[in-house]
Amino acid sequence: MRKPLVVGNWKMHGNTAENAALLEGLLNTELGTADVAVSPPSIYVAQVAEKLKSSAISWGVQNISAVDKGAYTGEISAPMAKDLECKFAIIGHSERRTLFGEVDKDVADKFVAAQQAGLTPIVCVGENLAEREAGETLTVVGRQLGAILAALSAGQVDGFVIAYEPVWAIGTGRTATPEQAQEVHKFIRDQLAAISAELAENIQILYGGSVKADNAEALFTNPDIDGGLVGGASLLVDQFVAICRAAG
Ligand code: G2H
Repeated sequence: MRKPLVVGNWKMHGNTAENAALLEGLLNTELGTADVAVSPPSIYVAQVAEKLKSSAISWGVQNISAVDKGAYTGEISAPMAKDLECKFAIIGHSERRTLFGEVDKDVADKFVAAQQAGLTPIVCVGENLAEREAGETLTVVGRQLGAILAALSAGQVDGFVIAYEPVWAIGTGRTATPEQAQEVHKFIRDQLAAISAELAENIQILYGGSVKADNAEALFTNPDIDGGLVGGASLLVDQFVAICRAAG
């Protein structure tokens, strides 16, 4: 049985004082039984690791380079994230795709780099508003997913997470309805099942896009929604705690 997972994506928010207060709030509250992780900006990973090292909350990065080292000013590598005991790396977030020009091949290369370093990639897929309105949601998600599935090692049955994040629902306050989300999650799981039933059974598929305390439960009760990738609401202790509890 898949364990629910809630990951807070802090995006480019926070500072040492705010991070400390947020983490204190999480550490001093009962979060429920779901697995919980946070992804701060990379410059704060060491601070977060120090704070969370004796807790059940894990941490990760929001992006990695596809290469391990070299003259790549401003980049951080998967082995560096692993060195700071990150568990996860978010890969292919729509903001990376739309604002920083990442294409499916970049995402697949980063997926491989993360796995080779021993990180669990959280691979984001999702359509934009024009694609949804044109009825292309499953085509777009299938294409993005296909690039990742082509990069799987033979016989792989776990070791990554998928996040379905409809771009039109990200940071907009517009959430996909539970039915819209479940339809795409089911499609993703069917794609996994075409490779192996064990893969489909094991892989957690998270929903992301304006998840809040008041919509989390309706999303997470769907059979193919295994938790959430949470942006804005992960910066607020009360909201994030309620979302974690709704998942587990
Ligand atoms: C989607 C999500 C977190 P938000 O990007 O990845 O952000 O919850 O703010 O829509």
